[in-house]
Amino acid sequence: MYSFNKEDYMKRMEWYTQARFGMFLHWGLYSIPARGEWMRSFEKLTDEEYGKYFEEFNPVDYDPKKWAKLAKKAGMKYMVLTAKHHDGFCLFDSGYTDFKATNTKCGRDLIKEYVEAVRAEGLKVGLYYSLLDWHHEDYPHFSDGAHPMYQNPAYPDEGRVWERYVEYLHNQVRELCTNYGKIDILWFDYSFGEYSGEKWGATRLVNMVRQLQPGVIIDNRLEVSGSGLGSLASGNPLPYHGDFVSPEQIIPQEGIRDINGNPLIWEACFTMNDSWGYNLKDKYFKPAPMLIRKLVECVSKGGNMLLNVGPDARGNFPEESVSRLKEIGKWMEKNGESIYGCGMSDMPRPDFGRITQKGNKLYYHIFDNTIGPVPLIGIEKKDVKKIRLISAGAEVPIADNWVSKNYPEITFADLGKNPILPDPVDTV
Ligand code: FUL
Repeated sequence: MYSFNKEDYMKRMEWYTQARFGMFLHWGLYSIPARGEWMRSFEKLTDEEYGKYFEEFNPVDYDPKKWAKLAKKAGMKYMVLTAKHHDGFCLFDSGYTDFKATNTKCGRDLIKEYVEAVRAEGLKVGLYYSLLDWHHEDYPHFSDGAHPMYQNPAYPDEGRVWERYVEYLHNQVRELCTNYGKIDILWFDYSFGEYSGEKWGATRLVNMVRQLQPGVIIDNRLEVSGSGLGSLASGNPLPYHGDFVSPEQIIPQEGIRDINGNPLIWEACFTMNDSWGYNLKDKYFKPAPMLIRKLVECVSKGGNMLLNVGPDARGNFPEESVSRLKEIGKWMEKNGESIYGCGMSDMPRPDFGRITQKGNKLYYHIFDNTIGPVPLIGIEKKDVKKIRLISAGAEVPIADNWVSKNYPEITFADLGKNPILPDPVDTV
């Protein structure tokens, strides 16, 4: 029986809080219509209409080694792939459904290949598993619009037995925890309204998972959605409270703390464009410097960032994603020191950027060049051993009118003109 123990928890979370940066992957049948992973629900497709993508699915270019290499090159330390998303289609060879990749033209256990490839690159292995299931015959068909609670009258609910669905869910999670070796992260998604916690049999589920995968890290969505904190924040953790908070598409204003003010472990997940699943219409991709700023922002507030890629139906990453991953990777190669193992700083947050901290080292990320010198507020000149530009190892001069804690005005640290990328400077 799992019971929460702070020491075990901190040990389990150590690699994760060091890692700071991971890749999210949303991939499945919905990559064929290419209108995002919610398309079946948004467009109210019947089983038959959606089934045609099942008949067609054949990702001939799928090469998870390539994916893992790209993630590693970008400086990411872990990956999380949708073993099953809300549409119910399984990328793994489940014994409890026919709606799976091994029954399509491709005939491969895509999760098995993924797990092996990710491990081979030395990255941590994460699996996403949807609690929602628009395909299962015992799952209520809430398939109208964005609200999973809405019951489409076209699908009468008679004969559906909720408990049978919960058994199915537990059985599949057991398969994921048994058939693929060591799993590092299980990313459940998501709870809403009364569909939360014990509705999913969460205590029993987490007990099973912890028994089969003692070191696994679990998100908090067995209890909440991407906008909730759950019992983590109440300081009264339930067995299924999850190991980290999972804000979606937002970075919390001040990091995340429990009611006693203690910082909680969290991970913000982000899309590069606006969709998780491949979406041909969604053409605006955030520029790489913006994504880097988001990562810095997360770390400066004590969080991780999980950045999404939605591969296409052949199994390739969109070009826009590849170029961004490469650009981020270049930045991480030089500046990764200011991300890995770093966290929230004790210093006041400056207007011009963000500060990350590791021990007594501060990393100043200059987002917006100031007019004149960059003020390093809150530090006395005598306490600073040196200032260096990480990317070049270059000395940054310390100005005479250095600010002190009592007189927070201006200082002169010449960081060059208009650095477009956050350009961290470390002080020891
Ligand atoms: C949400 C899901 O509904 C989205 O499709 C996506 O998986 C995101 C990460 O979580 O709750």
